[in-house]
Amino acid sequence: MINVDEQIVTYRKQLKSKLDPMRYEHSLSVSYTCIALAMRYGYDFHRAELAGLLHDCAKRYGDNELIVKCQKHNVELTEEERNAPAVIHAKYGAWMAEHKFGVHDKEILSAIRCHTTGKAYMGTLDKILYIADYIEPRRNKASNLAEMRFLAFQDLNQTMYELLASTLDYLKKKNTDIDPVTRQAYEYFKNITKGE
Ligand code: DGI
Ligand code: FE
Ligand code: FE
Repeated sequence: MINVDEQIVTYRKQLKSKLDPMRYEHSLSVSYTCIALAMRYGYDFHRAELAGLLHDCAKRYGDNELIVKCQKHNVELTEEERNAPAVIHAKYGAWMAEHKFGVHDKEILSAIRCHTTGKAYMGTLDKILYIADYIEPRRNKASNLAEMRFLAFQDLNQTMYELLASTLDYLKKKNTDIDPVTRQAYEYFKNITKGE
């Protein structure tokens, strides 16, 4: 029986050999940020670390390659996902985590699967990973990052609401197709936080 630490070291080696160096750095950074958030919110930090480490494992493939791979392995894509291919690496990443990395933990797979769009009724690990992906120290994507980094350790739902709002804003400005799951996630968090 291999222990958790050995497992993580093995996964790191595998990812380092397959991902571009900055993507690997991002994955490590997300895994440590997941640990910190898990400690804050009382979630098992070993599981959070694993979710963070593997979340972008499918980023080594381009959009078309991902679509072909999903077809090959019967990972069903919606019409909307095909029109917003940036989201597909999350769904295929969850497939890879299960079938290539041998992870069977349902909460880890769920967190990887929804890390790009979010979704309604997200669980604690889903939120931790979504947020860690934005606030990790090497990341520079959201406009109000300093505030989000502070808020993430105060209130997960409020942070989800703010991050989804800024993602939708960004996607609208880019004039790109928006996966309805992203909108549903936004509406869900708007509702439960009353959009405060
Ligand atoms: O994989 P990362 O770069 O670490 O980050 P990510 O998985 O959160 O997001 C990848 C991209 O996906 C990011 O530029 C935002 C974009 N995205 C998120 N939701 C949607 C989306 N793109 C489209 N077209 N539609 C969406 O609904
Ligand atoms: Fe991603
Ligand atoms: Fe990421």
